Amino acid sequence: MTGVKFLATADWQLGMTAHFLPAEARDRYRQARIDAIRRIGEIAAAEGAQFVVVAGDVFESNQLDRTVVARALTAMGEMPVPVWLLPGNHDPLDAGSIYLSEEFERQRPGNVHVFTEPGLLEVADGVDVVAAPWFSKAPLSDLVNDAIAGVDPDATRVRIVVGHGADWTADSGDLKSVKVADVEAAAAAGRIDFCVLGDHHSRRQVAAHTWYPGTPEVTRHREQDPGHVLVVELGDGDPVVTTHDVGQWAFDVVEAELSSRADVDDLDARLTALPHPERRAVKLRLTGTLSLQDKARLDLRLEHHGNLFGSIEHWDRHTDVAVLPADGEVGDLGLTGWAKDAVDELAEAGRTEGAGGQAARDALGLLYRLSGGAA
Ligand SMILES: [Mn+2]
Repeated sequence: MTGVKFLATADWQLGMTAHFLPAEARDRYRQARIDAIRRIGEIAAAEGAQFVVVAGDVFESNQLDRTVVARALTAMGEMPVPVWLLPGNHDPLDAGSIYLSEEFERQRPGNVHVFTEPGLLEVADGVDVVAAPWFSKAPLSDLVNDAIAGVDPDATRVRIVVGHGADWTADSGDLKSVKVADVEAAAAAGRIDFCVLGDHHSRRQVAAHTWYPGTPEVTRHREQDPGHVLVVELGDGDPVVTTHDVGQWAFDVVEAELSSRADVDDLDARLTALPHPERRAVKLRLTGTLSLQDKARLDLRLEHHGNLFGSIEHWDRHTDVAVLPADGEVGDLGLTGWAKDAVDELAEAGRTEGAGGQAARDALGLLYRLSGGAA
């Protein structure tokens, strides 16, 4: 068998909008997905890869701003090697497919190809892809094993399966998910050599010959290990898979239990230590109880970080920081007259449970801060 070295990637989700980002960061994030294509091309050149396969969800949807398609195709055209695109569940080959549009064909660079048919297709000398494109968002069977079913063993050729979909689990029972055990059986029988799957956005080796490269640029806070592409070398031995970092953005979940000034300072230090905050979206999951002074300090520090980060926001359903005025804190503000009456009322209401109590404590915290108590 001839050896081959290629790049495996998937789930570019080009045109995806991160709605939780402010407009300024949203544009930069959208551009980052295009820039990732260029970095993938640089890795292909540096590694001497023969081609690139993208295992589905190249585009976020079939209805995209035309600037996304134009910029993506231009970036792909700059790659020094052929790029093979697989239609996935987000960009299926249906009647409205981007891949079948006049606009796509007119702008398609000569090195960019689309898998429009299931089954074997020669992509390099002695190398075939077993393609499993999606034709709708809801196929009724395991397209990957359907495609493999037509492949006979041929010791003289390398066979790379390129498919899309969740891996099958007994409890999902989903007909369209990929039965990885069957893929591995085909590998053991010498019918295929490797399988690249899209759909799962975190990098993951599912079995000896089956990998999800994951998305090259993070798409959700819950992803375990996004931001990579795989360099795959196939020859006479086992597959050799090397991970390369591509992603420029990071989505973090930062958790903290806050009950003292030291806890607030510790959280502040953790946020300060995160590199490239302008390309980072943080969801905060904060719990605990703080005095008026410490809560005001927290709010000030978060306001500062909010100016630096792509976005920083409270993850509402997981955030619950109560404010409990410490002894003398309210009196220390030196308020008199109606202002003091308001503070006393809020302090009273703040002792109650529920949303009303929380609102009163938040108001008290804000009033404390605005009165100069945080200084
Ligand atoms: Mn996807």
